[in-house]
Amino acid sequence: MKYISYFFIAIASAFMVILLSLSSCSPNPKTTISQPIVMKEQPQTSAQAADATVKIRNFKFEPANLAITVGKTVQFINVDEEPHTATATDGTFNSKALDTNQTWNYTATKPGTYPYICSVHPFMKGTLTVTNKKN
Ligand SMILES: [Cu+2]
Repeated sequence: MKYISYFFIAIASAFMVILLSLSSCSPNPKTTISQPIVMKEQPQTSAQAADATVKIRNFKFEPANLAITVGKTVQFINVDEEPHTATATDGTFNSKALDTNQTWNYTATKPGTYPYICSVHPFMKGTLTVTNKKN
């Protein structure tokens, strides 16, 4: 019995030596260098095409007054270096802060007149008018 257990210890240690030599003597750069995962920042654009665009430029909404019909989508795009929002004063919509060249789409759901501001710069004012669909 003693002989058999020595035999297994010998095999096990030989196996360990082989493993150690394999891992230490054959560095493989292809397996040790992992590819960095590139997280591309996705702008807040929706796949849906916008029906109208409001440009935010020089601390102004252009056009400041826009009328669309229910179901249509307006895209806000901030081309300033400063962050801006399009925030309806009654809370109907809020783009949150848009960085430079970031866009935000709003699809009108209810007819009405919606004054909005930039919550960062409340002196920036615009009005979105939503009318019923034309038949
Ligand atoms: Cu602003």
